[in-house]
Amino acid sequence: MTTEGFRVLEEKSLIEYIKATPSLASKLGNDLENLKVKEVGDGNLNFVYIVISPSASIVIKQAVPYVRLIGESWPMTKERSYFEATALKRQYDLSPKHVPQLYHFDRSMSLIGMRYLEPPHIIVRKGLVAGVKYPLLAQHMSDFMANTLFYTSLLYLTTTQHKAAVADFCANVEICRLTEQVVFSDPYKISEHNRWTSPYLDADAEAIRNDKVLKLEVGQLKSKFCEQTQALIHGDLHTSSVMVTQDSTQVIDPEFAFYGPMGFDIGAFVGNLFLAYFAQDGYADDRKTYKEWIKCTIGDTWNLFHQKFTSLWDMHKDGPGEAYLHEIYQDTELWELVKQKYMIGLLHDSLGFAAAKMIRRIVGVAHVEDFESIGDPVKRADCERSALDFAKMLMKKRRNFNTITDVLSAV
Ligand code: ADP
Ligand code: SR1
Ligand code: MG
Ligand code: MG
Repeated sequence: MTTEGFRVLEEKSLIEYIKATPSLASKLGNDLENLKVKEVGDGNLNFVYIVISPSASIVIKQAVPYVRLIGESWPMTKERSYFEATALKRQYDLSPKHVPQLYHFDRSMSLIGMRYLEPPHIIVRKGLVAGVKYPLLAQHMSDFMANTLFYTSLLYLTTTQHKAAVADFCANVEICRLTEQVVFSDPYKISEHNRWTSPYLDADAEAIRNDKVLKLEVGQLKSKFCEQTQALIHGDLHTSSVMVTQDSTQVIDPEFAFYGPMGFDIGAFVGNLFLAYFAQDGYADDRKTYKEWIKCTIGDTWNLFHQKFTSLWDMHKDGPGEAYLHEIYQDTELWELVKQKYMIGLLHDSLGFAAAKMIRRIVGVAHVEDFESIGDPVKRADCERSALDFAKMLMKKRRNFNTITDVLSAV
């Protein structure tokens, strides 16, 4: 893909762009005289605008050819926008209640138009920092993950369909390399981008760089991330990729999507809930019952996912999926064993990836508001150390856990 036709838009030029683009203009009720535009991007990579006309609102997201968090010194393909648009559409088709609708995609401009998730939708990480409970979060996220992961896996697709889908996404290579670097490599070596709450965590960061067992484990997880084409994964399913109200849960920002291990998505979400859990002790008010709610949400997310995913599998057991052919596995006992083995493997992967995602947010380049909002560095470091110690244990001992309840008891 060339850079031909690409220009970075800002508030004024975006309005001109919308006026010249019928698919966006119509979403704004063709009411284009008094458009209000506000840049709200608080993510690490892109620019996001809310565009408000007197009768409707939309969101425009544009990728620029670098990592926004760092600046132009860290180039990054803007083709990520193509994979985001493609994945957003696929995930909307598979889980329409939990994904905003794609309105428009312009590949040469790396520009997406989509549904505006109107207030009171907020990023769930912000809700977790504020101590707000979302009673439907586990229910909705398990729905999203069960549907998007099952229907794009070989449990549902033929090998021909699956290979074609893998091929469609395998060019999202640069963004995968970013994850390989910042999640699986940099935290385990000296890197110019790494940072942590210094000097309090200096020894903890060094201990990670010297931990041979941890390095063996993270190497296995990295291999799995690079080699396994299990399903179309979101690829960046942390708690800032989820917007919520009390009764709505919406998954945004799938620019990291590719065919990878399912556990990377489940682990990203669960790992970030664990980060929220360990951050609670750094906040001024008493968060005892809130911490219990986060633990319950982690347990419910896995258990509901397990239930929904295996139900989909049962429902389609004599469908097109070619991984486990019905004529070979129709014996009831054998069928139960197949599912049990698959799901326990998935739990172990999810725990390993959860741990990797926790560690990278404490000693790697990109940090999270859960801890960053704790002003006192001593308190922050204490919370971060508890999270790090738990994550290290989880990565090393993940295969010893047979249920999520066992994991939660180990917190
Ligand atoms: P990045 O890829 O840079 O992380 P995101 O897609 O996560 O960008 O978007 C950054 C921010 O923009 C989100 O945290 C959210 O506040 C806002 N945002 C993104 N998409 C929408 C949407 N569809 N509706 C409302 N706000 C959105
Ligand atoms: C430079 S790392 C930026 C991070 O932000 C994205 O949301 C991904 O998590 C990525 O690892
Ligand atoms: Mg984001
Ligand atoms: Mg993003």
